[in-house]
Amino acid sequence: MKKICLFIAGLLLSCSVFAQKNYLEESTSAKKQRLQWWQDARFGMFIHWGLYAVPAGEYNGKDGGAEWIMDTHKIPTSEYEKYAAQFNPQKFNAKEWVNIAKGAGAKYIVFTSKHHDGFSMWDSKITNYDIMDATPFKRDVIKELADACKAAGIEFGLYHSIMDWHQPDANPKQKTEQKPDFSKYREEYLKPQLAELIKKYDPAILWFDGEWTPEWTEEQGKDLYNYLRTLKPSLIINNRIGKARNSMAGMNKYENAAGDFGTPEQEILKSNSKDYWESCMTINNNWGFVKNDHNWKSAEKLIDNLIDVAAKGGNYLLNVGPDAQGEIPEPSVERLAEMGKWLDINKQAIYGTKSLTNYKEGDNIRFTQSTDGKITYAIFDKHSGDEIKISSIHPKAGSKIYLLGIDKPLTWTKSNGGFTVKLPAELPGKYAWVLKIQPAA
Ligand code: FHN
Repeated sequence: MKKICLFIAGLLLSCSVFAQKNYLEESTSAKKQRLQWWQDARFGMFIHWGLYAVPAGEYNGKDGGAEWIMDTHKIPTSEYEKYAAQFNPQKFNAKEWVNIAKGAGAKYIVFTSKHHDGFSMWDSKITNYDIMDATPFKRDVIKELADACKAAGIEFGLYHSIMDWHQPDANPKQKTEQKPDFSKYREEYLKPQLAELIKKYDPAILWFDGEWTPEWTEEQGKDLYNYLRTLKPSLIINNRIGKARNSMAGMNKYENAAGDFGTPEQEILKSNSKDYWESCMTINNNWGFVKNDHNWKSAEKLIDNLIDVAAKGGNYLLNVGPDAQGEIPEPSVERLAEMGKWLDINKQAIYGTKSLTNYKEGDNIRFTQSTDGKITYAIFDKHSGDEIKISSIHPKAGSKIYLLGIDKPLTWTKSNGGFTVKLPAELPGKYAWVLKIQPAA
């Protein structure tokens, strides 16, 4: 009898192992459900912060680098490690950062747990090259940020670099006596650190980068994707976990690649896409803090980008690079606050909307639509005179047309296949305005 029980137990165990779910075969509807909150969110705040904030884009009197400074100036590892002893950001306040994100209207944050320099911005048990052991600051900033996000009701994500300039086994170019063993780095360092991050901080998103390192392959990306989704099935993971990304254009070069969404960088898709995608951009020219980079995009440009991305059905991940004292640069804070003011008036045209095939008219009008298709939004950033003519939207008789920010419906007439609407003398807010076209009940 005992032997039979043991045999059945062994059979069940082996079945469960072989029955391990393959998350790459997830149905379209299951993926839609998993990504719904993320797609509805439309807008996230990226945060690049690490040891590179100490040199702040300058090494030995020479400019250049930011978060790449170790590579740009070929700083020896032993030299770069010395920045850890200088990293003591006494002004860091996670609640303040999260309030800036929330005030901007961002619905999630993605924070750099480890960039290419290999420095771990949390209390990792896998290495002492981390914020708790190697710096005088000794605070688990990822825990503080995760807790602040939870308290503020915004989602928390982590950026993690596959490429790692500090780990000998991850560095084929490093001249060491033993040949780097990338699989050792992957299985005994990369994956355990990711498991640690999921267990300790419960991120909703994992945003990979550095996948271009020659040792990494699509197959390893698929294995890692399944491993991570097994640890947390609801996790949302970008396409840089594999090798499908088409450079900065960011979308997949082939079908059935690992990862949930495309990642255009410093650019916006030329048109809308049936795939999930998120444009990541800087506010100035750099991801990490650079003390001499004052080339800040205007609030108007940032809002226009958000509108364009939303009209094309994407997400906008806008970056801040805090300094070595733990402060987000004031010009970033000001622009993010302006975005928040604009969204306070016009958010229903951005959050939880869907893209239309004809998502624009001319250069200055973009359209979005409520997911049930009932309400259409026309977002315009220029207008001449006191009326707007739109020819590609055809409101049904009895529809009401509002300008967001003003309660009273506007006067409108059918015209050249579309409609003409009279604008009020005073428009609410700045930069761009939204017509809400609502059919009769
Ligand atoms: O090399 C990184 C860079 O430092 C930065 O993190 C950006 C943000 O997406 N990604 C890589 C460049 O494509």
